[in-house]
Amino acid sequence: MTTDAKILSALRANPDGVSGAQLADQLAISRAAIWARMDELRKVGYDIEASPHFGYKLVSSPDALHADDLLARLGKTKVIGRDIQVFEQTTSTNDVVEKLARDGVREGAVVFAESQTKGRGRLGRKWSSPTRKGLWFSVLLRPGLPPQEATQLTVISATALRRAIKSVTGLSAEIKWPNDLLLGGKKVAGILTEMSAEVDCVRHIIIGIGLDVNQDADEFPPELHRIATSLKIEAGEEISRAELATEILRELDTEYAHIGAGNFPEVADEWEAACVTIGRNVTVHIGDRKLRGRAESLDDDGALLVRTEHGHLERITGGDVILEK
Ligand code: BTX
Repeated sequence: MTTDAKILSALRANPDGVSGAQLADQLAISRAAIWARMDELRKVGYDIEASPHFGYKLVSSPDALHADDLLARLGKTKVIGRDIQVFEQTTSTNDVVEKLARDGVREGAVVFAESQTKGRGRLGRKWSSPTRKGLWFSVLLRPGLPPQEATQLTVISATALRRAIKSVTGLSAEIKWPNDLLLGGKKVAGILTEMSAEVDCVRHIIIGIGLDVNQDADEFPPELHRIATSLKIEAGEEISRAELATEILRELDTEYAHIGAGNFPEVADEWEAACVTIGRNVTVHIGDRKLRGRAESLDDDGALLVRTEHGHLERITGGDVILEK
C-alpha cells in the first residue's frame, strides 16, 4: 500500500480522529511528512479536518476515483485489486490492461478510467462512457483454464456485479446471458471478456466492466434512452462510485477464488436463479447463423444450453441472445 492509501485507511478506521503522532508512528514517517500528505489529499478533494484536540479526521471524500483510496477501502484481497490504476481518460481500459498483460504484469491488476474515448462492447460496438458517471474498468486475470471454460469468468463477473449492486443500492438486477445486467428490463451494465489463449490454455483474460451509475435519463445518448438505465435513475439517489467499485472488486475476488477451488457449480446456481434468459424462448445470433429455441440451463463451463426448435441441445458460448415474448 502507498503512504496515501495507508493514511486514508487509518482515517477511515478512526472516524473520530487520529493524531499526527500516532499516524507518524504507524507509517514510520515524520509528522511533517504526514502533514504534507494531508495537504496533497485535500488538494484532490478529501475534506480532512485537523485539530490539536482530535488530530486528523476525514469529513468527506470526493466523487473522483483515486487509486490510493480504492486500495485503502479494499484492504487485502487474494488476487483482484492488488494493483489499481485510475486514469482520467483512456481509449478503452481493456486496451490498457492488454498492454499490461503483454508486459507480464501479474494477475489481479485493475485499471479504471473516469472516461473512455473508445469504450467498446462486443463485436466492436460502442460503449458510452461519460466522465465520472459510471464505473469503466478492466481486470487482468491469468486463470490457467482451458479456453472453453473462459465463459465461467463472465458468469462470475456478472454474479459479483449483481451482489455488489444489491449490497450498495438494495436493487436486484437481472442477468441476461452472457454479459448484461438489467434493471427494469433496461441495461445497466455490460461485461466484455477478451482472451488471449494457446490451443489448450488461456494466456490471459481481460474482464472489462461498464456500469452506469450516476447518469440522469437525459444524459444518455438518444439511441440509448429506451434501452439503458443507471443505478441513480433506479434508486432515486446518487451512488458512491468508490464504495461500489470496492464492493465489486471484493465480490469478484471471492468469486474468483471459488473458480480456483473448483466451486464454479455453486456460483452457476446463483447465476441461474438471477438469469432472465433461462426458461425463455430465445433467438441467438452467432455471426451469420441464427438459431431459435428455448434456453434450458447453463452447463458446467458457463455455456448456455438451448433446446432448438428441431429438438437438439445446442451449447452456446458466444453470440447475441434476443429474448422472445
Ligand atoms: P455489448 O456489445 O453487449 O453492448 C453494447 C451495446 O450496448 C451498444 O451497441 C449499445 O446498444 C448499448 N450501450 C452502449 N453504451 C451503453 C451504456 N453505457 N449503457 C447501456 N447500454 C449501452 C457490452 O457489450 C460490454 C460493455 C463493456 C464496457 C466496458 S467499460 C470498461 C471496458 N473497456 C471497454 O472498452 N469496454 C469495457
